[in-house]
Amino acid sequence: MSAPANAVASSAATSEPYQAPAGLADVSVASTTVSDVLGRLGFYHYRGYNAVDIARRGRFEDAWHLMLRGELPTTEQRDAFTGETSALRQLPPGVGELLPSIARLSGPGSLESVRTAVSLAAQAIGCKPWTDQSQDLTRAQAEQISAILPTLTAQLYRLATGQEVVQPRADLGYAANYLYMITGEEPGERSTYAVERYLMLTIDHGFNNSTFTSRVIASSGADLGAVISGAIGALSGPFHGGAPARVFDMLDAIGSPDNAEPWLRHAIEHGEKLMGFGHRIYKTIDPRSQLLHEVAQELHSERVGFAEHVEKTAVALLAELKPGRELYANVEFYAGVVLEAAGLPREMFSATFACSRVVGWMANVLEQVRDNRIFRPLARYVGPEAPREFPAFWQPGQA
Ligand code: COZ
Repeated sequence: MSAPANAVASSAATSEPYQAPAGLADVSVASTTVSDVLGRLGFYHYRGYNAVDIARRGRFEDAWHLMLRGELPTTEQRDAFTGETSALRQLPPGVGELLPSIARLSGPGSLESVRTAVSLAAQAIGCKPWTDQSQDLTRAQAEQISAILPTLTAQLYRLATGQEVVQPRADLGYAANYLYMITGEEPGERSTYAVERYLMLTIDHGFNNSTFTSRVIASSGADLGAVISGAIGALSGPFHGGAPARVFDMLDAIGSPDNAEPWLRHAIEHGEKLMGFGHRIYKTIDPRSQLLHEVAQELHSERVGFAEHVEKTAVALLAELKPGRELYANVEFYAGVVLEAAGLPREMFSATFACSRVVGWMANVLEQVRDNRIFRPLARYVGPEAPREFPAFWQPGQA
């Protein structure tokens, strides 16, 4: 039943809704107490605390407690929280048996297999639409999903590479246990330190694409399995969390320091985006990249010297060929250098990102649940004027 012409014309006559810019650039769509990014200052925080400072001197469990329970923990609280969450790392009954089939259908480290597995795991722990359960139960599920995602990710990787799965250990910290489940060996202090810095730096970052996605899905009342699957889907895109491995592909393609300038110049002049550079909000150095650069130097990664040369060359060329866009290295540029030096394979970079960002997604979803209104924006229709006359071959009511 098509709308009568006068109804369509009159609705168009009412005040025009606000038309947001493409990508919702510089548009605030909600209020939050979880995190924020002050792009001009090169600063971001978790619930008001400088996130880089927390990453420099804290443990992953400190940031996790802050994000999901609302406050930095005392040492006693952190130890208790670590004990509680370490016990949640085991997969729910029935999920482990499904992983070999899922792993066979995708490559090692694929976020597609992780999002499939975690969606099933969420059902196995009883996730229901949050509207049909208490907020306490939703928070408990949020903590359990955050705890089992590394186990799922590591076991899928081992299966996809023809290795026996490694069960989580409750006596290792979050980062050490993650490395242990992937490599099968207890990691050294330096590798653990490096991965823990990376995980803490990437827990959340304002209303980034995947965090916003998690809130949009949660706003419909959907269960946490739906939320986490959608958020991982958003993260997998090359313009978001799919970038770190592509930075390595770029470094490999450049190959040698003297090829950096011609290769990068050609790429920018041909409209390609350099992986690991640019950011919607940071128009100065990404502070996460700065700390990861320091960690890469401390690890004496053999790649760091070459990466530094590529960064310097790229920033200069972007300033020359894209003047005024203020394009610098973002978190992804040194992420791969650090994770590779810590013993993680390239195909695991994005999945590792998901294992930290899940804490940010869950913190945002719990906030959305506490004060929800379903996201349902408009879109400006720019197609042929409605209502249109039906073509002669297609008349309403024709048999
Ligand atoms: N390399 C080359 N040019 C870039 C660029 C990059 N990495 N990032 C942005 N630009 C250019 C764009 O081509 C565009 O130029 P014009 O004004 O000539 O059109 C301008 O800078 C603005 O770009 P855009 O509007 O796309 O920026 P936006 O803020 O929407 O996107 C992201 C930011 C991060 C998506 C960036 O563009 C990007 O794709 N970076 C590479 C992928 C990456 O590292 N992602 C991880 C982000 S943490």
